[in-house]
Amino acid sequence: MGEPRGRGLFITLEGGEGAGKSTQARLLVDRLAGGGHRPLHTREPGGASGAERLRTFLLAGDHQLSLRAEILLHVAARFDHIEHTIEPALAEGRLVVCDRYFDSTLAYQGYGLGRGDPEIMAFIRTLIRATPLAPDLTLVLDLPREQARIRLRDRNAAPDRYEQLDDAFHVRVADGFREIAHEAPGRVRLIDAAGDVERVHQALLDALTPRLCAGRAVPA
Ligand code: T5A
Repeated sequence: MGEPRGRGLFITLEGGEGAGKSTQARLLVDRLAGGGHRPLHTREPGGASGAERLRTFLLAGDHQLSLRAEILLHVAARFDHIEHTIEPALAEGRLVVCDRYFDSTLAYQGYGLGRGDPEIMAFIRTLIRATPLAPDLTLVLDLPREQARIRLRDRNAAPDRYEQLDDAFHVRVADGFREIAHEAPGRVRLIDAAGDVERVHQALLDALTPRLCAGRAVPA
């Protein structure tokens, strides 16, 4: 899968709602900025102007899309993001840290909304194979639903369309991410996200450091 590209590194952070991805992505980017990696922090859905427009639509709760249409819109946003943001950064040799990517489509639309329906899973997997860029490393923040719910309650922000879905949905999503990690052990690492912020940050660094370019050490 994928065309030859520059010497950058493409890292994705995944996990259920409130697992701490945005917090950890920011910390990682700050830490790596001092190491000469010129990291770029981006997110999905979104990360480019057209994709951000699709994000607004996808996260609003005011429509009833068919599941396949919803999947295609996430993929459309992803292709825009790749072309306008991710590929250019990688071509410049930058390290890209992306908050969610194609594993979220498999977890949310496949395992979550699609309940693992084989036809939906095959549909998504075909689109993933057609995606021109796969991550070099994916770090899945794994957090029990109970703990995630407490973190989200304490954050006290308005829930988007997916956050409003019931606990059974979120449990399927979290189980889906574990299954994804199990199926792709070379690319995907499951990280225990239940510790405090600094401890999770260290676990991410431990997983990432061997993949960083030789001679470009993570700053202390
Ligand atoms: N989606 C996305 C799909 O359905 N299909 C797709 O293909 C894609 C790409 C995106 C939504 O779109 C869906 C999935 C999502 O529902 P979003 O707003 O980007 O929406 O949602 P999330 O990615 O889930 O972001 P969240 O902000 O909700 O969760 P995070 O980023 O995992 O969590 P974070 O870092 O904001 O932390 C949550 C709270 O916990 C605290 C933080 O301070 C914050 O208050 N916290 C901790 N507290 C204690 N200990 C720690 N270790 C903590 N880490 C963070």
